[in-house]
Amino acid sequence: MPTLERLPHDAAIGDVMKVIDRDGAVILEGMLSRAELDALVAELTPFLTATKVGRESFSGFKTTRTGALPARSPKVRVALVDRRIRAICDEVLLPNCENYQVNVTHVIRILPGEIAQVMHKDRWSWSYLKGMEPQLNTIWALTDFTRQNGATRVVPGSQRWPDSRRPRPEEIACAEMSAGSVLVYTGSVFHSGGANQSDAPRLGMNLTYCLGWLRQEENQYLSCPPEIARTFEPELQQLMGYQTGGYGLGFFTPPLGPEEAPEVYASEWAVRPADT
Ligand SMILES: O=C(O)CCC(=O)C(=O)O
Ligand SMILES: [Fe+2]
Repeated sequence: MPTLERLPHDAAIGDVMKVIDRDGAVILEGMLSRAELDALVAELTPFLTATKVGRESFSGFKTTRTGALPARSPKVRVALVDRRIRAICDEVLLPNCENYQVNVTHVIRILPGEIAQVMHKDRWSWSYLKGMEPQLNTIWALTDFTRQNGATRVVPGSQRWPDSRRPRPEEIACAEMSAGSVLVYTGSVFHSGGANQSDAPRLGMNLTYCLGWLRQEENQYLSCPPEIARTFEPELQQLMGYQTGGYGLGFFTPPLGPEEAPEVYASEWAVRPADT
C-alpha cells in the first residue's frame, strides 16, 4: 500500500514542494494547536449540525457540506491566509496567474455509515482546461482522520495520469492524520472521501484555491457578499475575489442612475471601508 509523506507544519517550502511535485499531495502535521482546533470547531459546530446530508452520491447521502465559512467564522479567515498554505499556493498557482483566489470553503462531515466517495480529480470542475494546474486544495483535519472513520483516500503520483486511468485499490493511500494536521493536494491528483465505519463523524475543513481567472466553484460573491467582505483585512478580501484578476478582469459598474457614479470600478471598490 502506498503512503503519504508527512512533514512538520513548519517544513521548508522547498521540502514541501519536492513532495507535492512527486506525489501531488502531502500531510502537514500540527498546523493547529489543540486550543486553536477546539476554538475553530466550537465556532463552526452550530452550522455543521444544522446542515442536511447530500442529495446525490458525489456529495454523499450520509455527508454534510457546510459552506460560506469565512462569512460565518472569523477563525476560518485566519486559516485562509495561513502563511504556510499561501507559500504553497504561490508555488503551485502563480506560474499561471497574476493572483489566485479562494475557490471552495466547506466543512465536509462524513457521518457513520457513509460509503466511500468515487475517485476523482477536483480539477474536473473545469474540464475544458488542459495542461496546467488550476487548483491547490487543503483538508484540515478537525477530528482525527483514520482509515476507519473516512480519512481522505489519495493516489500518490496520479496528478500525472490521464483522466481515463482509474486507480486500483493497491494504488490508494489513506490520509490518516491527527486532528490539527492538514492534507494538501493539487487539483490533479486522484482522491476521494473514505467510508465511515466508525460511530462518530469525521470532520474535514476543505479550503481550496484556484487560478484568479477561473470561475470559483463556490460563488464567493454570493457566499461572502461585499457587506461581509468589507469587514475583512485587504489580503483576505483580495483572496475572496475582490480584486482585479488580471488586465480587464472583474471590473463592475454600480447600477445607479445617469451621472450618479463613474461607470467603471475595480472589484476592490466594492469592499472599501464604509466611510469612504
Ligand atoms: O471529504 C474528503 O475527504 C474528500 C472530499 C472530496 O474530495 C470532494 O468532495 O471533492
Ligand atoms: Fe475532491
